[in-house]
This record gives sequence, C-alpha cells and structure tokens, in this order.
Amino acid sequence: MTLSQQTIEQLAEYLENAELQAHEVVKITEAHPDMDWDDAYAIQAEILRRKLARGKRVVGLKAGLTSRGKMKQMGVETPVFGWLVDYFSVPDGGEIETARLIHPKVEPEIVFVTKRALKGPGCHIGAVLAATDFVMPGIEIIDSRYKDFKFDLKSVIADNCSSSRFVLGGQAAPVAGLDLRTLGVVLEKNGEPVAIGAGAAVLGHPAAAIAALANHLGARGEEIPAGTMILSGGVTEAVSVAAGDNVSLRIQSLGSVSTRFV
Ligand code: OOG
Ligand code: MG
Repeated sequence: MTLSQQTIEQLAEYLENAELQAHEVVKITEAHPDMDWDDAYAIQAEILRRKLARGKRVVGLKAGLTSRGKMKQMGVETPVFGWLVDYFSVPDGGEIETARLIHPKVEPEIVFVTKRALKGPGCHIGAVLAATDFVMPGIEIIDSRYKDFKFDLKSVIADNCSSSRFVLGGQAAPVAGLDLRTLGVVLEKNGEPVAIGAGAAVLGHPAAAIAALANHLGARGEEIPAGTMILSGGVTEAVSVAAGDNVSLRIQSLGSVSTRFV
C-alpha cells in the first residue's frame, strides 16, 4: 500500500460520485502514479463500504478481463475482480435508462451460481464445477467512469471494474453434460449479430475465471460463499450501445436474455 487512508477515501468518493452523477473523470493513476494493486482494491472496497452504509446489498461478484478479446480491446493482460450490488440488476427484457450512464457497453457472459463455498488458494475448475449449482446467460453493462473508456489496470480495479448493470437469463442449466468451452455465444444489437464467440475464450474454460476469483479472495482470507452469482467475464469484446438499442444474447444450451436501452 502506498496511499493513506484519507486518500483512499477521497478517491472512492471521486469515483462513486462519477458513477452516481454519470460524468466521466480523469483516471486516478494520473495523480497517483505510484499506487499499487492493494491500493486499487482498497479504493474498490471503500466504494462498496459507502454503498453498504446507505443500505445497498451485494448480490453477486464478477471477474473481468478474462478473455483475449477483452484484454486486447482494453490493452491489459490480467483478470480483475469486483462486486455487484442490488440496483445493478435489471430484469430480463427490462429497460436501462441510458441517461443515468456515461458511455455504456454490453458484453456476453456465462454466469455461474454456486451451491457450495469455494476457497483458494489452489481452487481449480474441478472444484468450481463441483460447487456450481447452475449456469445462465447474462448481459453485463459496463460503464467505465474514465474519460473515453480508457484506463490502466489499477485505475479500472479502483473503479470496481467498470461495473454498472447486469441482466440474467431465466434458464438455469446444470453443468453436468455441458462442455462450457464449446458453447456458442451470439450477442445481437438491433437484430444484427455484433459479437460471436465460444466459452473457451474465457481463460480456456469459464470455470477458470471463477477459480481465479476464489484464489484472489483466498489470498485475502475470504471465500466465495455458497449461493453466489458470479459473472465470469465478457466472452468477446464489449460493444457500445445508445438509447434506442435492443440487445439480446443467445448462448447454446443456456437460452437467451435481452434488454432495451431507453
Ligand atoms: C473492465 C471490466 C471488464 C469483463 O467482463 O471483461 C469486464 C472494462 O473492460 O471496462 O467486466
Ligand atoms: Mg464483464
């Protein structure tokens, strides 16, 4: 850690205000080039502390930057982890108020729900599959608070990995009998396919993203509790959206999910 508690609190307020007021800000590493990863996660945790103090609840976790497409698009190499709170959740087919967001993008995700706790270090895809209750399709709406959606890893971690909204599809599939690597993923905007991929784009196997999250939390003495919903990371690069757009996601064997930007 290189930042004081006071600076961590100031940066958390700066980033949370940008989210709540839907305005973009200069990335925090400009003023704090020496901040480290622990500082970044401490700012992220402080934003969550502020929300919990206002009565918000955590409803899920996420891994991000887990696919080549995403890493290449954002110019970074390492997965990142964040949290999802209650008001991020949008029902399947529901509307998203674009004016409340800055410059939203959508990405197709394979979503896990656990039935047993997962703890690192040493968590692997076998443990993840054994602890998975079911998987579902999910659209994540990311909305970096940084100018032009450009950032470095520490800045994006502090900004809770651009988290903004998510939409879950209603069909819950058990993982037994599914090969998550070869599941086809088609993201459509206004009826046109705009991003196409398969599960293996996410770290070779989407369960590896969940194992990486368990190992990240394990290094901090924490675990993924039973019954946790987790976004495993965009399968393809993210696609910009604007008011008027309809977005739907189809994942082979997992059904579909959609949302509208108004
Ligand atoms: C960071 C968040 C990435 C994913 O699935 O890769 C993410 C970003 O690209 O803004 O949620
Ligand atoms: Mg994502």
